[in-house]
Amino acid sequence: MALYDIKMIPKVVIIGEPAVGKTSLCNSFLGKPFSHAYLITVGVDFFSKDAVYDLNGLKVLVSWQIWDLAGDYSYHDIIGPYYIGSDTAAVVYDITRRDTLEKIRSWIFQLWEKSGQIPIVIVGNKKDLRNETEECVAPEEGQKFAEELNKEYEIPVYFIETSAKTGENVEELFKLMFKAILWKKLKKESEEHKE
Ligand code: G3D
Ligand code: MG
Repeated sequence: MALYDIKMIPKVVIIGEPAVGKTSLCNSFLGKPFSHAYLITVGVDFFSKDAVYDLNGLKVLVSWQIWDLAGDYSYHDIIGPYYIGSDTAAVVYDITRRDTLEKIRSWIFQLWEKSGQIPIVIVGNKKDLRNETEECVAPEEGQKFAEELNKEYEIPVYFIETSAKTGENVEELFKLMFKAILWKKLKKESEEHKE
C-alpha cells in the first residue's frame, strides 16, 4: 500500500517589505532557531520541506518548495521571474509597522502580473510584539483587507497573524497555503474538464 494517497510539490513565494520577518517565518517552519542577527536576504533563497496533511481522510504529502524573495527594491527586477509558476504566496507585513501593510497591494499586483491570479495568504507577522508596541495594526484590519481583495478578485485571500519568534500560527499559515493550493488544483481540474 502506498504511504500517501496524494503527493503535491507546490511552489510558494514569500514576499513583502524588508524586515517584516519573511526569512524568520521560513526558518521557524523549517525548525531552525530564531535569530536576531538581521541578515537581509540577498535576492533569493530556496528551502524545501515535506509535510503531511489530511484531506477528508486522505493522506496528502506536500513537498513545499519555498522561495524566500528579497523585499529590497534594488532586487525588484531580479525577483520578478521567480513569481512565475507559483501556486500560492505568503504576503507578509509587520503588525508594528503600518506602512508595511499599506505596501501589500503593490506586492500582490506585482506577483499576480507574473503568476496569474493565484490564491494567497496575507500574514500579519510579529504578533508577539502587540503588547509591547503602541499603535499596532489590529487583526481586524488585516482580515478586512483580505476580505476586500477576496470579493474584488473572486479568489481565496486568507488571513492569519503569526509570530516567527514564538512559532505561533506558523504551521497554521502553511495549512492555509495547503487550502490555497487545493483550491487552485480543483479549479484547474474543473477547467480541464470543461475543455
Ligand atoms: P525579512 O526576511 O522579511 O527581511 P527577517 O525579515 O526574517 O530577516 O526579520 C527581520 C527582523 O525582524 C529580525 O530582527 C528578526 O529577528 C525580526 N523578526 C522576524 N519575525 C519576528 C517575530 O515574529 N517577532 C519578533 N519579535 N521579531 C521578529 P533584528 O533584530 O535582527 O532586526
Ligand atoms: Mg529575508
